[in-house]
Amino acid sequence: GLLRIDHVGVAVADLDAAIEFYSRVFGMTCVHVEENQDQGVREAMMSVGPTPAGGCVQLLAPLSPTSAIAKFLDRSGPGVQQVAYTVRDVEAAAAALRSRGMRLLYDAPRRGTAGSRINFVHPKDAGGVLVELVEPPR
Ligand code: MC0
Repeated sequence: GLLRIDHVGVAVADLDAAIEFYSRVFGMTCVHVEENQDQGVREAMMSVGPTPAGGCVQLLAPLSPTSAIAKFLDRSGPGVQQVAYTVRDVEAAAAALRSRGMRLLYDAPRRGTAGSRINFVHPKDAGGVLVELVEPPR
């Protein structure tokens, strides 16, 4: 099952400008920056509150004009692109959701932030929300 909200993903055009904005206006702390070629993103994890227990906002900037984030920005502009949940076992969580009629985007998990294993529920099956499942690295 789902353990907690892992992060809320926000599509942005300019990652450095967004990090500065979230730090200055909302007082969040940038705890991780990474480029993920497979996902076509440069991303930053912004920690909410004094400890990681407050969860994170994940800022997502496109690496190429054909990436998922570039397509999202073209269609919808900047804003919330995904809600991600922490799971203990991404394969088991995906199987449970498939058995409830959800389409998962990948047959097998792919690599997410900081070596996590991830999969996604299609937004058309989840009320218009792209749902990400995140199994943290052990
Ligand atoms: C598309 N749609 C969305 C959506 N993206 N609805 C809500 N939230 C989104 N993010 C809607 C479209 O408006 C369209 O609606 C319908 O879904 C199908 O659109 P499509 O043209 O068939 O599909 P695409 O090409 O827009 O692709 C959507 C899809 C794609 C979710 C399949 O973005 C994808 O593969 N996403 C998973 C990977 C990803 O998002 N990577 C970036 C984050 P209408 O009504 O017009 O039919 S990387 C990440 O998250 C990693 C680093 C991590 O956290 O560890």
